[in-house]
Amino acid sequence: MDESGSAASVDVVLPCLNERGALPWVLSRLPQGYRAIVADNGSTDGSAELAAELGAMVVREGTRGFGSAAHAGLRAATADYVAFCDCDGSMDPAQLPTLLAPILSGTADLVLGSRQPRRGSWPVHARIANVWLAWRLRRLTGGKITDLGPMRAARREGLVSLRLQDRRSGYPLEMFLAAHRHGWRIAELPITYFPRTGKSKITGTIRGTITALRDMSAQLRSARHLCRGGAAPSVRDTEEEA
Ligand SMILES: Nc1nc2c(ncn2[C@@H]2O[C@H](COP(=O)(O)OP(=O)(O)O)[C@@H](O)[C@H]2O)c(=O)[nH]1
Ligand SMILES: [Mg+2]
Repeated sequence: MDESGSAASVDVVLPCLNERGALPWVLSRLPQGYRAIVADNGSTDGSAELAAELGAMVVREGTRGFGSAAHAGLRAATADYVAFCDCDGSMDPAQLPTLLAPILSGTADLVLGSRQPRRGSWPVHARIANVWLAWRLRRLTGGKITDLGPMRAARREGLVSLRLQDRRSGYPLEMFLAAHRHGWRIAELPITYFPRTGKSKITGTIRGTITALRDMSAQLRSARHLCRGGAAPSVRDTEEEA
């Protein structure tokens, strides 16, 4: 419920690359008033068609990359509130109202779901990298962040106004850093992290992990530079095809 007492209208952006096995469960878990926007850019397993059959809005984006898909979903959204959620069954969309609550009540501008892992849900190298990243972010921003979780919620207009540029794996980090730069109140709430359905495209592959490290490092360099009062170095190389 929002402040006026009516059910909130929320668009949920679900970046999707070959997630046919996870889609039925993920889409079935969306609470009432939450519309699924499946953002697909290259699935070859019929994910887009299945998502449409299951009643989701499907956005097809030509350029590959997580950020490319996520941003295409954001551009297609029309609701006042937007949430992001992975489409692999590792996160339960039924937990989204918890993340939305501080946004709806006006006590936070960006809420991140901090992943509470179930056994087998998080490869060790990705988990260690995430602990290190959260430490860097605490030092950089002074905030209390413990996990740069991809499940998150904010007002749509605010997200659009951040003018995010990354089109690969740096997108979630760029969003966090831009929100911090704009003085947003950033909050973190626990969400359950389940073992995904199907194969990982990012941190579960060597290529995906290297790309993610490169993209995140570019974002961190840019943020450090801005903290020192300089102009941001270009991170446009992250827009190359993933
Ligand atoms: N459309 C689209 N979705 C992507 C791409 N890369 C990853 N995803 C989706 O983003 C989410 C997170 O990716 P995942 O493979 O689970 O990465 P992991 O959580 O690091 O293992 C999943 O829903 C993927 O289907 C991409 O290039 N395009
Ligand atoms: Mg995943």
